[in-house]
Amino acid sequence: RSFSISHYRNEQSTLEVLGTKYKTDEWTNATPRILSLVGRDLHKNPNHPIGILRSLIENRFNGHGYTMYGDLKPNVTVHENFDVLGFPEDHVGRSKSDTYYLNKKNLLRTHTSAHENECFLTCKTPGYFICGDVYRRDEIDRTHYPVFHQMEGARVWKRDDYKNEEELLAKIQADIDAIPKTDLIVEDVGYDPIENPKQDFMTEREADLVSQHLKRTIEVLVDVVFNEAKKAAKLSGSTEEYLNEPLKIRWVEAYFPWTAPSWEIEVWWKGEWLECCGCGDVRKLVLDNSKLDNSIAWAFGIGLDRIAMLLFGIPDIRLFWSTDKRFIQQFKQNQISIFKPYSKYPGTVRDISFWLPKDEEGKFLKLHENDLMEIVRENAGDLVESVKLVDEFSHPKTGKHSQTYRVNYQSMDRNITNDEINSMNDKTRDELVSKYGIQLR
Ligand code: FA5
Ligand code: MG
Repeated sequence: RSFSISHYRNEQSTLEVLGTKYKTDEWTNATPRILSLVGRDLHKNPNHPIGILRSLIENRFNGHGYTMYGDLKPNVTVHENFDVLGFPEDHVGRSKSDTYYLNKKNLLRTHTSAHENECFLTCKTPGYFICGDVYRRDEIDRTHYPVFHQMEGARVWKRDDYKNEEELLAKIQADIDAIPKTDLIVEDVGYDPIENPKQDFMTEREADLVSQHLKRTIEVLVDVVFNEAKKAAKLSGSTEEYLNEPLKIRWVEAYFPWTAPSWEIEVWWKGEWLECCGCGDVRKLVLDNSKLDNSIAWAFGIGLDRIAMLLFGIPDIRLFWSTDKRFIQQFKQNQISIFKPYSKYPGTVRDISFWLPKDEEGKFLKLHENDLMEIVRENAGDLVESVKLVDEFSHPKTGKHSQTYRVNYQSMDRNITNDEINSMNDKTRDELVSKYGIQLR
């Protein structure tokens, strides 16, 4: 992996996020544009696709023993987002190239799992759901945006609530039997005892039953959501073949520091496996940290934006952030409807080519792609559709290393002018020079 060779900001000052002040330091890399998206709360808008999807899921599980949390703030501590979940010190998720830090100890949550500890501690029902906006430094294209939304789910059984192990197992089995059967075609490899083992503190039967309850619950969620997607597509007049086929899913083994065993669910959709959701049996460390030391539990985290894109037929993830009436007014509470494109505005392309600088030892430094993405995003905002590395080579004589990035500019809402794009692109070029010492070609 490449690394960041400069800091976004190194002067001392303060940031304010949702009423909390933070002293900036050498870890601070949350940009003004990103901070301006905090509080938009798309998931709390009942007439927005993200809010509609959230309600669809919550309505399905309301009355089944889950507390619904939707107001937890995205500015959290490093402890909540990583430490308490057992992330190793050197986990890549912790790096400044992947995560938006407010300062060394505080960040914008990278997942709703940042609240598991808190919700396990405060929740009065057997389970809970958490919906929230999450933030990640990432590439720029039609399916990636630095802010997206997740829904966390969890469910606990306290051993102390039962006379003995038999009674506990009977209760989990009864809870599984109470989950309605779906028509999904399910492919499940189980779990590899070496690569993806159950934890010692859980018996074989406990791990099997908790995992079954977890998987059946997520299958119900997926069944509801994707059948709605099919209905909406049919209503809009589509007669594509996949609409008449039964829905197919598969469980693949995964790794998360705070669950074991762990899986991801993938859904077969229009000829592709779509990764939707990570999950697993909660690790003892997290339960112990949450005063649940004699309990067993599962947890999952599902990404909402990509699912909302296919549910509503939305071609570009940037549209969720549009304030254009022609977008917003298409969506109504509790209704899944296919997006009607109102216009397609022409785009324009700029290539940015440069030589990378050398460090003190004469080695060529790499510019982390996410750092470049950030500069483009700060200058162009939602006028940038995608950024791609299109060429890379080393000069045969000098050994100098060159990269070319192609920036596609296009607005969802209006025509753009060459002048405005040139001025944004020039600023990006200048900042690449001043912040990273690259040499433009
Ligand atoms: C997580 O974030 C874990 N917190 C999930 C979890 C929760 C595991 C509880 C175990 C227990 P992951 O990074 O894979 O895992 O993201 C979860 C889902 O979010 C993905 O399956 C995907 O649907 C969605 N997602 C991830 N990155 C992006 C992105 N850049 N843009 C849109 N959706 C994304
Ligand atoms: Mg993943």
